[in-house]
Amino acid sequence: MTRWTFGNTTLHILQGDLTTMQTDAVVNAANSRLAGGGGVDGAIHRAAGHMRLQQVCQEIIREIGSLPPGQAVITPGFDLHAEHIIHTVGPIWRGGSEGEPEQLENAYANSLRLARDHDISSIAFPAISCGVYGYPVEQAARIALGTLMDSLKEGLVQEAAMVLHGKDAYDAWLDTAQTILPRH
Ligand code: AR6
Repeated sequence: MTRWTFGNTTLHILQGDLTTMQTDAVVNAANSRLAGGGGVDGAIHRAAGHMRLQQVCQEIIREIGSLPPGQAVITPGFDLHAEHIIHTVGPIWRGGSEGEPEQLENAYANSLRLARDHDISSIAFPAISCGVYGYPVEQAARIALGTLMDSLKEGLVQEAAMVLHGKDAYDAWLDTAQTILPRH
């Protein structure tokens, strides 16, 4: 694990399983129907309790229709250690010129704003869009880390963690952090 500090806020980068995090909130890389799925979404649904989580997700979808890429909503964490789940939708990678970078940045930024609005002080993120949705990992890491740094400097949350599942993603995030974040 490696950490960077910005004033009195902290960014952690670690390799592991997001569902075991003891932060106030974890972020789900969801789909626009909040229907559950594979990857980290499937793992979160299993660990939180699929039935209860799906029930509140479907109530939200009945209200809003669908959750567009870049937007975020919040539910309880149910059986997770985390009290809250923030569900956001990353972009599907289509080559990079169809708004994917802005949508990915919005997914991180809107999750952090929603956390601030709910007095959440610690939050953990997966590598949004870097699995099924196919976003190139180095490019995603740059966007994620830049947005996290700005939000931490603004004090939206006290602590944020990037939790990378695989070694390749972890290495990419660390390399990018060492390049773009101030030395600690
Ligand atoms: N902890 C942390 N990271 C994980 C975990 C875990 N337990 N499991 C997988 N990852 P993905 P996406 C990593 O595919 O690309 C779903 O079906 C994984 O290695 O979960 O945003 C949804 O329902 C990868 O680096 O999300 C959507 O339909 C990262 O999490 C769609 O996939 C994201 O991979 C969303 O695709």
